[in-house]
Amino acid sequence: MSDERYSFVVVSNRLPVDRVVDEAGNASWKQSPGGLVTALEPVMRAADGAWVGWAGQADVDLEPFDNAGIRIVPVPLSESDLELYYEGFSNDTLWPLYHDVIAQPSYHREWWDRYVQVNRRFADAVARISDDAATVWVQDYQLQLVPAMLRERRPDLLIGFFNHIPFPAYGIFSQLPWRTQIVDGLLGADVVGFQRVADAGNFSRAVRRLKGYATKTPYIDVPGVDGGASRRVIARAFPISIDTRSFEELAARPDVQERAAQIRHDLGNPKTILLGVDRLDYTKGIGHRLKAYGELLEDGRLSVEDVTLVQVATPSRERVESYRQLRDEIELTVGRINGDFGTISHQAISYLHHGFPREEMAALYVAADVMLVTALRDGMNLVAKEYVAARADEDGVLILSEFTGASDELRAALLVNPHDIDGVKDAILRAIEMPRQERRKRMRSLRKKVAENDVNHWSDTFLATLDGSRARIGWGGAEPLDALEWTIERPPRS
Ligand code: ADQ
Repeated sequence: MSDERYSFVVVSNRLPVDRVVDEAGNASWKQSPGGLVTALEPVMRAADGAWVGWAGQADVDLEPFDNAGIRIVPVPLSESDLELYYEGFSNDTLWPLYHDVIAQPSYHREWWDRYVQVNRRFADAVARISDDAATVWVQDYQLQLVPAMLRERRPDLLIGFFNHIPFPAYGIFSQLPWRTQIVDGLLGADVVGFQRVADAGNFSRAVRRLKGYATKTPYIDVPGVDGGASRRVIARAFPISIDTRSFEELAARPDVQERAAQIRHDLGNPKTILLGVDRLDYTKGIGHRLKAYGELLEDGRLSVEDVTLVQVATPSRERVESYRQLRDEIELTVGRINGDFGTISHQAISYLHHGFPREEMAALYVAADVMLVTALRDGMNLVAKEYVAARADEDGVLILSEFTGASDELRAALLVNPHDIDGVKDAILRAIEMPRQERRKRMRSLRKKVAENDVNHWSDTFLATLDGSRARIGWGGAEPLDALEWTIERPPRS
């Protein structure tokens, strides 16, 4: 076994690269999809650290290797780990629970047991390769027990945790039979980061209710074991973002601009292109959007001669039954709307169920007059930010669900409640008819936000807070909160 050790380690369920094997049995690596990778890759490259995670293929044990300046340390998962820990507890218990039970979560003890086992495996891998007093950044809801497991093995480490999805209100979180273990797991970190101020508040409330610990925003006092010194944990919001400048540069490339014009041409030069880009997930509100659009066509308030909707529905979690059902439902609806309203020359909806290179995504954003983000619940939603970054022409209208984390910052979007179908219909019409001057004013304001808070700002702020917690607490522990007068800098309110 290798004895390499790193002073900065990121750990997430998935590695930033996927192992793919072709028909001839040759293995290669390709960039894996998803918001997390998009967000963290530039940070890792700059920091020259190691990334611990699963390689995307079951039952293979792989040696660590270098990929594009990042040390990759694979953690093996078996088929049964995938079924119980990943598709089960992560995606069929935690995911629906944390997204406000939009779908019914399933609670199975054997899923939980495997979640504990797999979290331990990740914690062991990180403990093995982390240098003395290294900084470790644990990512997301699949690994909520890792902070405490790591602290137990390696109290010298500085441990951060970031939750990419919402953290629910206590009334919902308290359904989880293992709620106390999850809270204990997260409190192993020095800094627990969330997307929204509301998520951090929900977590602190869960800590008070379940543990009775003293909290004073953004601090939580965790008493020491057996009379040992207490620790002060920081729980606060760090809204994630995108690599704004590189996305902007990509969208400005002549080939991407040409491709955008080509897309418009290929769609029959409609007056308005509406665009939706989502993982095919029930949290994204794709059905609500299709309902609103279908009704507008039905009411005769829109016509396929003038308007077309491009819906990119990225394949996701296809082995989970509820996702298979969702795909069937969405595709049935798309087929109905196209059948009812399409003509030989004009389709109501161009439905694309596959992944695209980033160039093509950027071209779609440049081509789209109206971007529809109607998630029922979403930690942040990077698609909304990418659309804004792509619009250097200060044109285009963003319709954004108020249930996304992004809506806290992107106030100049047309904010909608996706459950209110009439409200969504009105917003679509308003976006289509919006005068150029108002479009420009809104887009300017949105672009300012996305330029100020890019992914570097996100990771710098998180890591500086983590570093600060080492300096402040030192090794001697913290004085009890009650004894101190804190001047607390609160994150801005939305
Ligand atoms: P996701 O739920 O995956 O992320 P999102 O934030 O929108 O959602 O990120 C999706 C990313 O995938 C975007 O960068 C997008 O461009 C890309 N993408 C989508 N479809 C694609 C396709 N067909 N081809 C190529 N690329 C595609 C989770 C949380 C979010 C949170 C992020 C980051 O659910 O709320 O914003 O993590 O924290």
